[in-house]
Amino acid sequence: TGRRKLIAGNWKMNGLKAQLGEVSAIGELAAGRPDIDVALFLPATLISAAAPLAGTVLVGGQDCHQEEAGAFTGCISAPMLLGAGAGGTLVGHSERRTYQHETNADVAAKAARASQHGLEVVLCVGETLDTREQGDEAAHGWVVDQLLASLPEGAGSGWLTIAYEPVWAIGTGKVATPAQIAAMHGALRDALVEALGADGQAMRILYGGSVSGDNAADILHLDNVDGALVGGASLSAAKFAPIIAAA
Ligand code: G2H
Repeated sequence: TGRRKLIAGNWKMNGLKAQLGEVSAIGELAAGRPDIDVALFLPATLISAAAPLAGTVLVGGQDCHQEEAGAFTGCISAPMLLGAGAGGTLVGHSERRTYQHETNADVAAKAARASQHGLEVVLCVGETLDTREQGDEAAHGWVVDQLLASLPEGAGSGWLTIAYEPVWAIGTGKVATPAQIAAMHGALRDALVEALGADGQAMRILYGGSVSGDNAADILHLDNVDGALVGGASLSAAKFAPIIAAA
């Protein structure tokens, strides 16, 4: 396909300085796999300490505000991420869409701002259990609509990666079946090609939701699955290693 696989970890609200050894160890794992990309989306408080330890691993934030600066207490801007040593950011994770009430328009603006500052972006989409229970076709339509509404101006495969994370599979130990994943990624690929032309073919689509060493190989070998976004199993190099090995 020509698309390089990306194995990305998302530490969410986990990780203190005492865990920085895991970043170094994941850096060593990545050094052994120059054929793939590895990224870690860390709590903002760890980025500046983690970046020099990470080797070829792209260190990123978990959110990026759409404005450059200003009266937005508690928020973090793209220049701040960059200044701390980050090379990328997540946007639109379902936990932020739910708990921080981020809309598709917010997500698109965040992605555009991040890219303006040269950050790589992983943009997350995914349906809730309610939508999935309306059937596969309904779920495909819903997620495609969410993707198109979240896609930033100037979206390009050089800096943007999509992550499909069914909300019902996040941190629950429930993984979507290979058939469900392949069908959704196919629908997202078609939508990207329709929206972006040839570059939609080049854009990576990751799967996320309870990916582990036990299921990674089955997922990563599916058509249109260009990597994984991993939460719980990215917190230690020991658990992350078999996922990297499966890519
Ligand atoms: C989905 C994923 C990482 P987990 O949110 O973004 O987390 O692998 O723990 O389900």
